[in-house]
Amino acid sequence: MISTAIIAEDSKSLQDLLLHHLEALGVREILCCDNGEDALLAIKGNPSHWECVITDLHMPVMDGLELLEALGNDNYRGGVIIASSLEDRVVQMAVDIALSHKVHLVGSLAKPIDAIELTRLLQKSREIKGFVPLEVKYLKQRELLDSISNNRILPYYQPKVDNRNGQLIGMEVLCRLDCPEEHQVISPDRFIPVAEKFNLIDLLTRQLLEQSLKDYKRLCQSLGCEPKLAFNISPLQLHNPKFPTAMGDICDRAGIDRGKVIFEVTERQIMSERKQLITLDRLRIHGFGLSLDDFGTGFTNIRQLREFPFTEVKVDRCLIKNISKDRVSQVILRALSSIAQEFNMALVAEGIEELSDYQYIAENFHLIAQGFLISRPKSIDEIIRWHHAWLKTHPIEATEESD
Ligand code: G
Ligand code: G
Ligand code: MN
Repeated sequence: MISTAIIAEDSKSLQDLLLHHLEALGVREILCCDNGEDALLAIKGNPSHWECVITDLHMPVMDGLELLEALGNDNYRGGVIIASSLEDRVVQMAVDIALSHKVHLVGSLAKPIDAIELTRLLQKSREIKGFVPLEVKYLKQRELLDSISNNRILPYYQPKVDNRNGQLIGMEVLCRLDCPEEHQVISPDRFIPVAEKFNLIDLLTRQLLEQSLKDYKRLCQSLGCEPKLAFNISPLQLHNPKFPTAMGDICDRAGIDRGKVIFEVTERQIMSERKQLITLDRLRIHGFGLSLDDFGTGFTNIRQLREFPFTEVKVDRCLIKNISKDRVSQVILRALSSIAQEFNMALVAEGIEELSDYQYIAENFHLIAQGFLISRPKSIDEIIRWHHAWLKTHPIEATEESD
């Protein structure tokens, strides 16, 4: 749970009720303000301290939407929850403000306040901020170097499918380490930060790319199609001007068309240095696809999408989870969907776990779907088996191909 929150609400009784709920949920420090201006002043005094703001819409002096806009202008990084049952028009306005100012609008809380819904929104606020798991057993620099030099880097594949016909469009290639001493493969949370810290991240990406391109022809033959492969890179790697050429050389040596390779860059970390933006452009010039990953958690406002050379945008799982019920997430996805169309970018919904969310998305959007519901990341042999089973349950693809 979050530990600090501000309540902006002019009704004393509602303030007390929210205060009571937050205390019961274990929020340690709660500040109550009677209007938006007082809340804004408190936040300006210590912006990184306050994790979440719950605001009424109608308040004297400064109302909830004005507060939302002011927080965006101040680059406030916490979550904002509007405590009011919103008409569609107001949801739309709030989302427009949120997307253009890049403030993290988490959702709206209808009155009377429902404790379960409040808990869900606070949880969502925390996920948007990207919490760090407390106990990560990081690899030592030596162990990571050993794994890299002994070729123990394993590509795991997670499918990205067309949500209208189930066709396999691409796969995200996720790095794993094979470690015989441990009983399962090691996940990236335990070694990517180590690789970034000790300057081993380029080496790691290079090996992962080489490894999976080596398997690519066999993969395509077994799958009967040529999915694009997407690799995650850290924004740090964009500081290296030789990165695009190095990646291009690997593709050329493997005889793989660069158009089949996408680089996913997270928006969780700020990407503003000229050098980074130039490298992004050069990756495009070299023929690679570029995907803006984890959209909705970071620093990109919707205008910047136009300025960056991305060919794809991936909506973060915190906006996808529960989208079948969450009106704010629905309106955000609708806005992104029209922008993606306008800029000719592919749109990916990632982290789909629930059937209800998958169905809601299928009924309302045509996009690329990715998530545990479709398949977890798997080794090459497992993903080939998964695809055989998938084709049996999604025969439309076969019908379309035979047309
Ligand atoms: O696969 P998993 O959910 O455990 O991945 C956790 C995180 O590690 C994700 O944010 C993913 O983007 C990141 N990750 C996985 N593989 C790579 C990689 O090869 N390079 C970088 N920079 N990040 C990766
Ligand atoms: O940060 P990035 O979007 O690259 O993270 C990718 C990681 O997200 C993958 O490594 C995968 O393990 C994880 N992931 C993929 N699908 C789901 C999902 O449906 N639910 C959750 N919780 N994680 C997922
Ligand atoms: Mn990714």
